[in-house]
Amino acid sequence: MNKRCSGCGVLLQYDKPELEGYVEHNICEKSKICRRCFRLRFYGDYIFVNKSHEEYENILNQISRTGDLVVYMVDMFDISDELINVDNLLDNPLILVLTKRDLLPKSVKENKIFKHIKTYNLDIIDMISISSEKNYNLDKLYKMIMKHKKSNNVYIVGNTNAGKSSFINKMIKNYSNNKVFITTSMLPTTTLDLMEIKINDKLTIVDTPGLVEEGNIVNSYDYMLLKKILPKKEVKPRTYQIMSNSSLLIEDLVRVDYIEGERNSFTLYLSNELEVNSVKINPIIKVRNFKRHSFEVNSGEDIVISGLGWIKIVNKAVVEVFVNENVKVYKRESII
Ligand SMILES: Nc1nc2c(ncn2[C@@H]2O[C@H](COP(=O)(O)OP(=O)(O)OP(=O)(O)O)[C@@H](O)[C@H]2O)c(=O)[nH]1
Ligand SMILES: [Mg+2]
Repeated sequence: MNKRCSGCGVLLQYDKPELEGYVEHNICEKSKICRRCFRLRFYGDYIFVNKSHEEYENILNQISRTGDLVVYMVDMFDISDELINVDNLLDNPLILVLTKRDLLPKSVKENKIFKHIKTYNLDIIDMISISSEKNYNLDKLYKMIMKHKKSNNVYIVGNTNAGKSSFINKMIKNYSNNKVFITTSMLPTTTLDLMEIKINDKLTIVDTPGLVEEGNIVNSYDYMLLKKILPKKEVKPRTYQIMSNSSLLIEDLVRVDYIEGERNSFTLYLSNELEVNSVKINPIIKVRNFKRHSFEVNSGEDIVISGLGWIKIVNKAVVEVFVNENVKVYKRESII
């Protein structure tokens, strides 16, 4: 069978149920999507697929050789400190798109976030924020793409879950007569291979599988917990006025100990579904597979827990963060 799944791009096959692209033999002639996409769409039933960093880099190399316009999508709620990597791997003209604007409060000043992005000194020709969910700035981005494209082909790249396929579905809906939609999901590695989607006579968008970033919390927990960890609605910042010698507990996932400093203000940007408690420091309280990270935080810095969110700290502080040993934690200049 030489047919690809219109949901995730993988080559369809009916021999090996345990492998990607499987579709039952009796329906393989008429089926357009693989069993995994079918289950994901209709039952919310997720099958984990592992994509290596190497496969991702191979795809970027392939794109780099085309010289075509690349739209680099970055989840506004999960801005990685490794933004620079894509820029290094691609020679193409790049538009940087911050996705999921609706997840951050309306009051957030985008300019400050743009300024933060600029500190990475990426070689980009334009930058914009969008929300596919709320149709925010989609027409503006479409125009930007049409202005900068080098040929009919435009590639969409970015980490897994950045919202690439969701954006393309909106392009199909808004600008195309083609009504075949791509599979999207809140879980990692949904799109499995390159997919060319002809939007109209002037534009073909190529969807790509996203990079599963090392250290991101999505790699460390199961489906049920990820549903809670990954925000779906506007995140309501939670501020705690705390003294040293207190802890903030984010469920049993993270313990933040405020070790040293004056009375301080910690604002948490996390999924609203995660419970937070402020308690006195108690080393007995354990979090799942914890590892300790110590930080000397300066005034106006964030501590980022990769994929989970971040904590904005107002005054100078010595802080210890306990979190799953595979999750990356780092500090940065505050983005809000
Ligand atoms: N709130 C909100 N959620 C969004 C938006 N765009 C995408 N999402 C959600 O983000 C999750 C990931 O979206 P996808 O479009 O599948 O992401 P992707 O970049 O294609 O992911 P991979 O195929 O794994 O690389 C899904 O749950 C989407 O519903 C948005 O504008 N706002
Ligand atoms: Mg996708």
